[in-house]
Amino acid sequence: MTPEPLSLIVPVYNEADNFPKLVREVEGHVPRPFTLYTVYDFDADTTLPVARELAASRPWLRLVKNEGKGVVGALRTGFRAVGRGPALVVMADLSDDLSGVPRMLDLYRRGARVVCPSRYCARGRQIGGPWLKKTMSRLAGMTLNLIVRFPTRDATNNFRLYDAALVNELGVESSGGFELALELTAKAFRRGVKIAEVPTTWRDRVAGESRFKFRKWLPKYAYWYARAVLAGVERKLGLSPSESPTNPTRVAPTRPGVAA
Ligand SMILES: Nc1nc2c(ncn2[C@@H]2O[C@H](COP(=O)(O)OP(=O)(O)OP(=O)(O)O)[C@@H](O)[C@H]2O)c(=O)[nH]1
Ligand SMILES: [Mg+2]
Repeated sequence: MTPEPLSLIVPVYNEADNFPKLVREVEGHVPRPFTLYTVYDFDADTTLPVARELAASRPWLRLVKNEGKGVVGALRTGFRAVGRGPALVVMADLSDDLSGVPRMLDLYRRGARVVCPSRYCARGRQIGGPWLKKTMSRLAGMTLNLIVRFPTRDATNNFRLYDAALVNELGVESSGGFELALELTAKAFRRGVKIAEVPTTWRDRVAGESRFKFRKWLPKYAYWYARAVLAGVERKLGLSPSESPTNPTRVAPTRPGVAA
């Protein structure tokens, strides 16, 4: 059976300066075949003319308009467009290291439904970024891993590979922004599907502007942090479902740590 092809979901908001380099990085690191869905919010977005020009000679590059609002709406639109198969969420700000994609895909093909690049495990790195944000993010991931053996030490990184069918089935409740990665991973953890972690290096953006709303989104992160703890407790007590209908073969239980 031919494996389902990879899809990339890239939310963009005025990323004209970064987008051409992102396309080069994708071409350099991501094994073919793949489709890249660029999800934008409004017609005057600066990314659009640049992306259209690049798409003229690249049939795998598609532009999709956000059906909802903000970055959560963009990612949900992307998952709907993909439907099923492996879906890699990548930022257009060049923070994510795409050299790890072949390994992530390999872990997916071997049964992982969520593959989490981690800045906070052995050989993971985070370069730059605001001190408070990165400290909170590291603390959240490390404590979740310690308290409930959450399967990644980097609970909040949005650069992740998902089984798109699983995501569409789990549904998206996030309403703020990037708490979505924590939500989806917490729900997948509760389900008992296989989740893998791989080290990654994250670099702060050098062009364009961050739209991360730290204060506004903090309560939303706290909510999903609590749900992740609850999922761990439910698992411990044997109260959570142990397999996914999208992946009927039983998979090894989730174990924290770097995947081999
Ligand atoms: N479609 C869409 N994309 C967005 C929106 N906000 C941000 N993005 C994109 O999401 C990706 C990450 O956005 P950033 O603002 O850099 O957020 P972040 O990487 O979590 O935060 P920083 O660490 O501060 O960079 C980039 O590709 C942005 O262009 C939005 O409202 N709509
Ligand atoms: Mg960013």
